[in-house]
Amino acid sequence: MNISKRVIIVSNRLPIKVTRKEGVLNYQKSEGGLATALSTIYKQGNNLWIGWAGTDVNDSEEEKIIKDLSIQNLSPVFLSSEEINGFYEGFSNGTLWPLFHYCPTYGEYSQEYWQTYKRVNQKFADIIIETATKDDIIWIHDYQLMLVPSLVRKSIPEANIGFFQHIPFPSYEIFRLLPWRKELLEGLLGADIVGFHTFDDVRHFLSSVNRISGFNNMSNKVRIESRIISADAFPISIDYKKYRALADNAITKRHEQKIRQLINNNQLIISIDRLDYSKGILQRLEAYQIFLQQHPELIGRVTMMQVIVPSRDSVPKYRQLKEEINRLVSEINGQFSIIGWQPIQYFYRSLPIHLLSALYKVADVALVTPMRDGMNLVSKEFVASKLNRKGVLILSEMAGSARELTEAILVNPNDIWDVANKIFLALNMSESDQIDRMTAMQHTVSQFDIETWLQNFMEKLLEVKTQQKTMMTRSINISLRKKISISYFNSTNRIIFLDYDGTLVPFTDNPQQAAPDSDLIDLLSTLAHDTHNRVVLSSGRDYQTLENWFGQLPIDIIAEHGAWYKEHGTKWCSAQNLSDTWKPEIIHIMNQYNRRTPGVSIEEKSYSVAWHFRKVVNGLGELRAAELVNEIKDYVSDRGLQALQGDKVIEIKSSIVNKGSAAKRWIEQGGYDFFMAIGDDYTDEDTFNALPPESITIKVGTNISAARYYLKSHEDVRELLQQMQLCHSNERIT
Ligand code: GDG
Repeated sequence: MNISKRVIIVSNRLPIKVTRKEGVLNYQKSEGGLATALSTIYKQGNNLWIGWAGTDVNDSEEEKIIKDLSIQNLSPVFLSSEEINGFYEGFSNGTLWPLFHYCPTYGEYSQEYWQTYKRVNQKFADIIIETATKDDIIWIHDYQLMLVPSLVRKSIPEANIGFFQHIPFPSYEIFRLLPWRKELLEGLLGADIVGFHTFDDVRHFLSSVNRISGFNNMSNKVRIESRIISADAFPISIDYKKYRALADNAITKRHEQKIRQLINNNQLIISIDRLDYSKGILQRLEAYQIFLQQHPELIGRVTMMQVIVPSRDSVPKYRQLKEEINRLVSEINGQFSIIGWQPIQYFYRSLPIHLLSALYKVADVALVTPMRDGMNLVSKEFVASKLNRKGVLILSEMAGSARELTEAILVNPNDIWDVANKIFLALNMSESDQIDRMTAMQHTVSQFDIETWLQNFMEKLLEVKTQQKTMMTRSINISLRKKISISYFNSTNRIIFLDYDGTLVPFTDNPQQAAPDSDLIDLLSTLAHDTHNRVVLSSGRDYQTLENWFGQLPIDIIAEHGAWYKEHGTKWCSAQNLSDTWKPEIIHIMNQYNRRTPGVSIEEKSYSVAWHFRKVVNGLGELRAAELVNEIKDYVSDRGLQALQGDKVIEIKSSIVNKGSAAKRWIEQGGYDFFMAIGDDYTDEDTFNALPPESITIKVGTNISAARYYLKSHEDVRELLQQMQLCHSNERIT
């Protein structure tokens, strides 16, 4: 793939491991899929890969390693054994790994680990900052480095930063258990794009961002000030062509024959995992045990090969798991073996890649049943290696790959009785069924291979950067403020529409508490007393309240989204042909929801009814609001009504009135040379759309809008209005 920018890849480990043999340094290449995929990138031009060299080295060796690796575009991070212990073994693998794989009881919460994690993340960030410029693409990988994006962002605010998480992102209910949940999210939100394997991970991440950090999202995008952060699913894959070629290789074919001899042409079930409690190894062995109990006729005719790649076995939990596996394998073999045959062939070591490929090829069934897995590449490698398209994949629903490999036999790994049944089903599946399923899965894996993954991620990152730039130009900064003020100054007949709640005052739990303060009254009064201005307050509130609060000011008012309006000095008028006979029925339905939703309140206006859920627990309010809208949707449309979804409120009103149609009454009077509208809510979109295109329309907040510009808060709105007037009066003086 050709990328015009310099790319800096950052991961916990480099794609090379430094080892020492009799005092001499050795560099061992990683065969991993990610390393192969990214090697096409990091080796190009002056691209770089930053990561831990994989071993503890002394000072005199550091210089040599840096020199040796720099030729290969690799930049090592050196970690002491104390750092490895706290950052890698401790916080990454002892705290984050179990929690993110839904084993919260295994998680260790230690301040010491956390401090080391922070320190090491800073160390990685410092190395990036030393070398990166704002034009480079910085691509950070995985849960060991969750704080790095924002640490880099602090030093290089404009940096292009992508983050990809290779393990699952747990649901909010699990993630919230972490004492450092907020800091970790803030770390990730330093990226421009945060990638996960599945859409479920994306949802979980966004839900945590909303509930813990308080940022809303729209279409998978979170907006923090003028920066958009996109969260998306990029299911990782394998180098499909490489696995096809491997399966066809002469060495693989020789291994294939040996395996067939070893299993005596029996049917073969394979399982390949790293030693880990997330892989469901014990449950799978139990399922196989049940299968053998249920099918004594297959004793001597089926063999299971369980390959376990050693991992972290110095950690007590892993050591214990290894011992339990040993015990269960012995138990099953002891229970069912007959002379010349044993049910499980167990390998506790890493196999050469050609042997692995041969296993994939020979296997009748691949049993891939993790309790949780971000993706699981073994399942995809198995599919790719099946040149003759015969063989069955039994795949856990809890693996990310189950979202793509839907033609596999999907199982719940906890349901060992069902897994036992599915083993039998798989071993007896007709060849044509096997071929149909395998063909479909091969199509998926070949279409979405590692190259596509890479390309999609990079394209999305650049797309987000373009959106950010557009957004930046829409955020009102000093120079835009000045431009608006000048345009204000140069005009003589201005019309200014202002929404009230969320635009001029902040939201309060009780709507009646949001009365205007004296500063606001002064501000509006000055604005409205300028004879060149026509100020229209356009609100969803009832007209009595607005009259009470603003009746004394020389302004015009639109109330209840246009159901009522008043030009200064005249009486309140209601829009024509409005009915209120529907209100009792709607209020009756709303009351039923009130009984199930603590914290809601109903606001009855003359021609509309609002259902407020600002005080309801986050999430529940939105759920009930969606249920309510769904329940009344037919009733509402049959009567020419509309269910407006505002900020924590659902308002039922006539569909013939809205702020936009109300604003037209003023616009049609004509003669204006300055149009401005400011609002925070989506009911204000109608006003924005009703104004001529050259108008200064401003959205308060971060949601997508038809407005030309953005301001962050009601304070910024007040500041802008003040500045316009100030500039105006200063200029007049001079
Ligand atoms: C993370 C996530 C996600 C296994 N045994 C041998 C061997 N392997 C190779 C396989 C495969 C890889 O190891 C394991 O793949 P995983 O998908 O389990 O990946 P991990 O690196 O463990 O973990 C995971 C992945 O990142 C990618 O985002 O899928 O969910 O946990 O490639 O072939 N290779 C050789 N001999 C073996 O005995 N040569």
